[in-house]
Amino acid sequence: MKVAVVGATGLVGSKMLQVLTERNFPVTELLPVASEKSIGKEIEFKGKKYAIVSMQDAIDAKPAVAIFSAGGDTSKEWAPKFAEVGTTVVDNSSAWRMDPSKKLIVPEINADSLTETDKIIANPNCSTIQMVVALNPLYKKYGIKRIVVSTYQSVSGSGKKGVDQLESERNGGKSSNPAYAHPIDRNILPQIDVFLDNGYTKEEMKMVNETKKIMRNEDIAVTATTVRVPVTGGHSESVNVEFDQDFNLEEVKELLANAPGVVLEDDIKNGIYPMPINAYEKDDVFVGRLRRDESQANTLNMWIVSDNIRKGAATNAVQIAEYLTENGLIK
Ligand code: 2RA
Repeated sequence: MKVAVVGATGLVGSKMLQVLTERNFPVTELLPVASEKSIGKEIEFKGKKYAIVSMQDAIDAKPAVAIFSAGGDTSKEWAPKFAEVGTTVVDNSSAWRMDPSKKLIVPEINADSLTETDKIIANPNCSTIQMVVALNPLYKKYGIKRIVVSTYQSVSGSGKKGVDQLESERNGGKSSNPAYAHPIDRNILPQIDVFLDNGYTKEEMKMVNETKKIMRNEDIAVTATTVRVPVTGGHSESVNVEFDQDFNLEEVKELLANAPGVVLEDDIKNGIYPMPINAYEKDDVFVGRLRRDESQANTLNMWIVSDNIRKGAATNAVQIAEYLTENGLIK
């Protein structure tokens, strides 16, 4: 299968190539696309060297699927051009996520809604993905009235810029191309992306709006505070979830332990709980610190950790492509 990876040299794009290899996705020809200045440079994929090609050359090759991680503007301009030649696009930017005509997919939750007419498919925001993967089995059992989430997000969410800034500061220097307006080393920033008129950031409203769309329920109340922390291995989230009905804590643990894509790490007597350092380079969503919210009926506290570059971006996108292939929606 001809596969294009658009943004192939970025942090997420290069992870997509790694995940395609690890999961043995049936790539017969790779079309790596990056910025104009990278055209002609070579990358290695599955032991073979591939030259970076232009966007138009990739379109002309009519790949079965094009996996994008190249920013919203690039996706808005080029994804429709791929779709016009019959390519199915899986896009990791926010460009199409809230477009009512496009599907926002987490395979464990709603891949079954996909059809061969879906030619541009949106990959949700990393912080949304890990939260809904953990909440979905509980949502199906108990229904959800309200979610309050606070995040502790890795600098890798800002791409190489974020990682470089932290590294420079830790080495006593200053990044030449900082990702943040403030120092991130020995600090935390209660701002991810720009502020909106309602006082929330774009990142926070992504979590609010994407969660409702993925879970196909606009009545779920969601509020979020998203925070950048000097960590590189993954995003962590403190989630307080009010169900429609009471729950049994042991049953909750069993539901999570048996949920697709979820690993339960909940043994406080032995100091076992999810941490980014342990989630790094894994594809699972790790859940722990489960306890009843004693201040409110039908409400549970959870701690959710996942590698934001993998399940939060690259792996989820590849899993969507796998679903499409396995169900004959792309050939
Ligand atoms: C971040 N979720 O962490 C956003 C985009 N990757 O910066």
